[in-house]
Amino acid sequence: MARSPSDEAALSNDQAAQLQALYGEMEPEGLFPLWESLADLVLPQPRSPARPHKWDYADARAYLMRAGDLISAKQAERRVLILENPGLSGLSSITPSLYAGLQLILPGEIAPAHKHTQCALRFVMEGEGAFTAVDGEKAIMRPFDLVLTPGGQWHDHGNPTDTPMIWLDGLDIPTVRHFDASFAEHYEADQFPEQVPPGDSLNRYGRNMRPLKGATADRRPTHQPLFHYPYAEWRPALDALAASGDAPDPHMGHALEFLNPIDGGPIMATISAHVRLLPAGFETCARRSTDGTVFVVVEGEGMAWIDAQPMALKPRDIVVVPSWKALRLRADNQIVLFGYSDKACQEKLNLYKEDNL
Ligand code: GTQ
Repeated sequence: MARSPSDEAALSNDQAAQLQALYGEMEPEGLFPLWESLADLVLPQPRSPARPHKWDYADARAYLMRAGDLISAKQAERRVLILENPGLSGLSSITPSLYAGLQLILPGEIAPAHKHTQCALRFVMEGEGAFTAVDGEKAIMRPFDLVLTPGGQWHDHGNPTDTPMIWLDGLDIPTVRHFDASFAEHYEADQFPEQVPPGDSLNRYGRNMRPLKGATADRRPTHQPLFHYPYAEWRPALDALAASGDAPDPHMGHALEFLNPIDGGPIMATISAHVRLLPAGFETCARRSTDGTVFVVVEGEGMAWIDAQPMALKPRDIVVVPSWKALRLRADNQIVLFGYSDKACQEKLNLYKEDNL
């Protein structure tokens, strides 16, 4: 957008012609006039290039299973279909800061050990008994479990069961790309050697307690000891909140955020995650926030309106709500949602903002 003309600011034809000539000469030197683009650079409010979008799980799953027939998890390193936002073509991003993908591990397969700067979460869509191992500790995964692989930690995946395992990967790939800060390494073997029995960290840190002599017994980073948040624990917690007698929040419903038990902060440096429950018949008021959010429908049917664009919701659908788009939800029967966003990162940068409409 060009400068906004005012009486005094209006350019004469001669001035305009001379400016165009100046721009033409400067351009090869990498110099450009701010006054021609200021209004596009410093926006009065977010204008996300990301679009509201929904992926039907059954449709995506069919493509993923076809990929499973054609390439092994080991050949692919990670056999994943990227959920790319239609407004962010070619960027492998679901929002400008976040990535999402659906990962398939077939019976008997492994995805070899590697580590990278990027932080990842896994939200299990189907299958039971496959694992994600982080620094040699397995989290045995069940439907709708949340498992973290924080940046810098060796991780591998494997499926010793006889059914396919599919989960949603949520990573901060675009954020790390933005900062030009990506490092990645392969481990010398397919699997990082097992260090402790499965569930060790959950046993030590998953009950709102921590080992008194943590430092001597600890293998995990002291700032991030917990990486498994089982459905078997978060789902009853959500029910208990709903049964507490408090009315659901008019904009959120009953909502619980996943926390890092060490500091009560978000689960990872760049990614926050939460779950919400909307009772049958409940309809939220519209709400917008600067953290574009990826939702998975865990249970229930209903409707979402994203800036008035309607989307029918059913179990395992994946929906993205871009920054500053107003979201309204209606639960036909009881709805449970999982959501993740870059709120953790925005709060550190003093950028986060929300608006209850
Ligand atoms: O499982 O480590 O979807 O490194 C994208 C990049 C999954 C993983 C993805 C990854 C992974």
